[in-house]
Amino acid sequence: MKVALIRLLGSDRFDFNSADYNVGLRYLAEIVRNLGAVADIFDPLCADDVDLAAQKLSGAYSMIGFTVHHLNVLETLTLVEAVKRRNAAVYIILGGHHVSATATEILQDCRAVDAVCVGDGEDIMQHLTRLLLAGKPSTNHLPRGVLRPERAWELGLLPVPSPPSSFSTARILTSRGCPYNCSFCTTPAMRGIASDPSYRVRDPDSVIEEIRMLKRLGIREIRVNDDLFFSRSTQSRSRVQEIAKKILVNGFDIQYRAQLRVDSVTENDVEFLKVLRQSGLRSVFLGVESGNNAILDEYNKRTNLQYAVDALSLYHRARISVNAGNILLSPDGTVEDVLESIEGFHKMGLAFLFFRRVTFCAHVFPGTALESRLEQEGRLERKRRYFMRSYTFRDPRLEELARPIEQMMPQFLLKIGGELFRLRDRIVRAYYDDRQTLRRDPMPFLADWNQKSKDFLCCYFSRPNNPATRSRATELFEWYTSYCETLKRGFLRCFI
Ligand code: B12
Ligand code: SF4
Repeated sequence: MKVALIRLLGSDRFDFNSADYNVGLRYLAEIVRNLGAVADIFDPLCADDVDLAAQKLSGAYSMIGFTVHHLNVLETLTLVEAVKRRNAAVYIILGGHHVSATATEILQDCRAVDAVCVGDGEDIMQHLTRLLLAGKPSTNHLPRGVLRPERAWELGLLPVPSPPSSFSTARILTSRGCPYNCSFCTTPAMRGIASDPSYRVRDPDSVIEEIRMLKRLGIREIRVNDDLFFSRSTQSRSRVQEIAKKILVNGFDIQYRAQLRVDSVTENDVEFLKVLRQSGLRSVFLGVESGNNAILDEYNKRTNLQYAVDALSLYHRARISVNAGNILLSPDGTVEDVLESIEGFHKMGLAFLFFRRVTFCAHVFPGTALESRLEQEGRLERKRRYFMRSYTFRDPRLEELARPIEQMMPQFLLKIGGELFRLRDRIVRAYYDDRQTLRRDPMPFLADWNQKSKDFLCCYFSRPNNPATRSRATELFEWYTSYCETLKRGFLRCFI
C-alpha cells in the first residue's frame, strides 16, 4: 500500500520560495510511515505534462494527498481530474488552509476529489492509512466528503519529520496557530472553520530534542515556521527564552530565523533579545504590513507604525536582521494612504521590500474576515471562492495603478530582484556577524536602495490621474532595474 503526498508547482514557480520544502506534508508522511506503509513525497512536483504525471501517479498509489494553496489550486484540480480519468480507484484527498475554507465548493465542482481534510491532517491521515492497511483491495470503504480531525494532536507527541536530505536548512514548528485576528489572515479563520485551538505550543524540551536530531543530520540553519514564534505575553516569551537558554546550555551551534509581530518585543526586551541572538536568532520576519495606521486598523492588526519603527531599532541594536511583510494596496486604502505607507516603510529603511513580492495588492483568501466583509459589500469578483478573486478598490484610482506594476514584477524578480534580495540577506548577515567578510560598510548602499525604492513608488503613485500609467510603470521599471544592476555591483564590492 503506497501513499503519495504532493505539493504541485503552480503559478508560484517564479517565486523564489517555491523551491523550499513543505513541513505539513512531512508530518503526514511520518504518520503514514509509522503505521508501516510507504509514503512518497513529491515536493514540489512540476507537472507541465499533466498526462505523463497522471499516468505515473495513477498506477503506483492507492491514495494521493495534495497540499493546496491559492497558487496551485487550479493545477492541482487539473491533475486530480487526469489521475482519476486513468484510474478511478485511486483515493484523492486535499488539505491545507485554502481548501479547508472551500471544501464544500471543491467537492461539488470536482467529483474527482474524494475528500477534503479540514484543519490538521495527522488524525485523518492516520485513520485513512489504517483503513487502507486493513487489507481491503479497493478504496471504496474510505470515508468521502469533508473530513475533520476528531482530536487536535498534542504537538509534542507528533513524530518529528526530518528535512529532505538535499537541504542544509531545516524548517521546524514550535507552535501552531496564532491568538490574533488579522482580517486578511487564514490562521485565525481556521479556528472557526476547523475548530482549531487558537494557539498550541510545544514544550521547549521537545523542541530541543528536534534540534538535537537536526544537528546530528548536519543542519546548522533552522527556519521556524510558526505563524507567530512568540507574542508580547510573558508566558509566550518565557517559553521562547527557555528554548533559547537550552540551545545555549546544549552548545548547539545553530542559526535560526522566525516570524514575529512588531509588538512581540518592546524597549524592555533588550536583554531577552540578547539571549535570542546568542542562541542563534539571526533574522526575523515581521508582520508590518502597512506604514499607515488607518490601513493597519482596517486589517485589525492591533499595531501601529511607531511599534514597527521601534521594533526595527531594537532588532538593529540586537544585530538581528529584519524582513517585513507588506501589503501596499488594500481594498479600503486611498492613494494618499499608499503614499503614507511608502513613507512609513522608508522611515523603517525598508522601502525596497515592496519589490520582493510578486503582488502589491492584498489577497483575499477564502475563509478570512476580509473575504466575508467584501462579500457582504458586493465588492468581490463573482468566481468560485477557491480561485483568487479580485475586488473593487474603494479608491478607483488604485485599480488602474495596481495592474501594470503587478504584471511587471515577476520579470523584475527574475531578472535581478531575486538575486539582489539574496545578496542583501547575505550582506546584512555578514554585517551583523563579525564583518570579517566585508571590506566596506554596506549600510550606505542599503540607505540608497531604500531612497530609490521610495522615489520609484512615490513617483508612480503620486500621479494617479495620469493616463500613461503603463508606460510610466515600464519607464520606472527600466530605470529601477538598471539602478539595481549598479547596486548589485556595489554589494559585491562590499565582500572581500
Ligand atoms: C512558514 C510559512 C511560509 C514560509 C515557509 C514556507 C515553507 N516552505 O514551509 C515562507 C515565508 C517561505 C512562506 C511563503 C509564502 N506564503 Co506562507 N506560510 C507559512 C505558514 C506561517 C506556516 C506553514 C506551515 O509550515 N504550517 C504548518 C503545517 C503543519 O501546516 P499545513 O501546511 O497547513 O499542514 C497541515 C494541515 O493544513 C493539513 N494539510 C495540509 N496539506 C494537506 C494535505 C493532505 C492530503 C491532508 C490530509 C492534510 C493536509 O495537515 C497538515 C498537518 O497538520 C503558513 C500559515 C500556516 N499556519 O500554515 C503560511 C501560508 C501557507 N502562506 C501563505 C502565503 C500567502 C504565502 C506566500 C504566497 C506569501 C507571499 N505573498 O509571498 C508565499 C508563497 C510561498 C510558496 N511559493 O509556497 C498563506 C496561504 C494562503 C492560502 N489560502 O493559500 C498562509 C496560509 C498564510 C496565511 N495565514 O494566510 N510561507
Ligand atoms: S499576527 Fe500574523 S499569524 Fe497572527 S493573525 Fe495576524 S497575520 Fe495571522
